[in-house]
Amino acid sequence: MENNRYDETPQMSPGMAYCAGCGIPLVINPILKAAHDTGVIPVTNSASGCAMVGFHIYPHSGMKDPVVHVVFETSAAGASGVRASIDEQVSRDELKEGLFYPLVISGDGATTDIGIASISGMFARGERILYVCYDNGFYANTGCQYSSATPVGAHTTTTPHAFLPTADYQGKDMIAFALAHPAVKYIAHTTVSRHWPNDLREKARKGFTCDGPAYLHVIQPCPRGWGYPQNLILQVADAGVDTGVIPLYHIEREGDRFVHTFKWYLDYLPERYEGGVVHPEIHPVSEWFEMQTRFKVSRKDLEWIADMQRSVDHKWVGEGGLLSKCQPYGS
Ligand SMILES: Cc1ncc(C[n+]2csc(CCOP(=O)(O)OP(=O)(O)O)c2C)c(N)n1
Ligand code: SF4
Repeated sequence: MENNRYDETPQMSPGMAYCAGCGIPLVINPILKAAHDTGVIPVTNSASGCAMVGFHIYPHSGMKDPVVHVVFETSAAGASGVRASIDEQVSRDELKEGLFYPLVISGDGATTDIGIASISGMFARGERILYVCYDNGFYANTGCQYSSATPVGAHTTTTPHAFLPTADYQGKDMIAFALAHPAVKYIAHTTVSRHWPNDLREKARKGFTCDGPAYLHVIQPCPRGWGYPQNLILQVADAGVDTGVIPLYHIEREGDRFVHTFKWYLDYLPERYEGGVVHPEIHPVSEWFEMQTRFKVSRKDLEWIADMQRSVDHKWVGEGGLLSKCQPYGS
């Protein structure tokens, strides 16, 4: 990156309606800043959820840029409408080319469950839209109910003991879903940790400039649902990265319209997996479970923790794991 010196003026007003220690402002602000870094004004489409309710309770808005509050299942369709409107006005010379850029900021409920069909349409049509899913692992705004992104073992208000399915449950893999749409140009996975502080902003910059659909999946800490002390938000995000539960990586589509390939890049290699092997004593997954009361029931079961550890390690160093998919780290 040529310019690592960012303008740090927030794009959101202070005093918005988030719980103390919520990760949402840490997700949204760098994304809005990234839009301005690239010279566009983001038009944010957001489904009902904590993000929207926090920054925009009609008739007030804490966002300096335009916002569209879309119906729950239509964040992507709403952004498609904004894209069509921008393109039409540009074609009539009524709007400057490249002035506005459609952005979606919606939760995991709106993304992995109720809005998934309209995301598929947006991806398939190859529209220039950046879709950001902030994933706190449940429907936070209505009281933290289970969603398709709820991690196994977590307490939610609809799985009050702990979410421990007996069937071979695997949730939904939104990265694989995005990859199933060949028109998607850029896909990234990240969080708000301090390991690579500009990671989210740089990924968003890429998303605003990749000339096609881009998808960012951002794991967002939520003290209310995860059960961590509000001042430990960054420590929780760091633990997610250290233990390998939250990998930082991105995927770029290279080639042309007819012949292309998806290339994977790792953005941070946790010490646990240095050298391409597991160092069992370094940051075991139990560190992640211990920091959050949502796992307080499941983490009592040591066999369950061992299974979770096997699963996380396999995602990194197992056959077809992240380290084999990604270009050599640091290359
Ligand atoms: C069609 C529809 N069903 C239900 C609701 C009620 N509702 C509002 S916000 C919300 C939760 C959204 O969850 P998510 O998308 O994960 O975002 P988060 O609340 O976690 O930020 C629900 C169920 C709604 N607004 N519209
Ligand atoms: S419930 Fe969670 S996601 Fe919603 S505002 Fe509170 S901390 Fe943030």
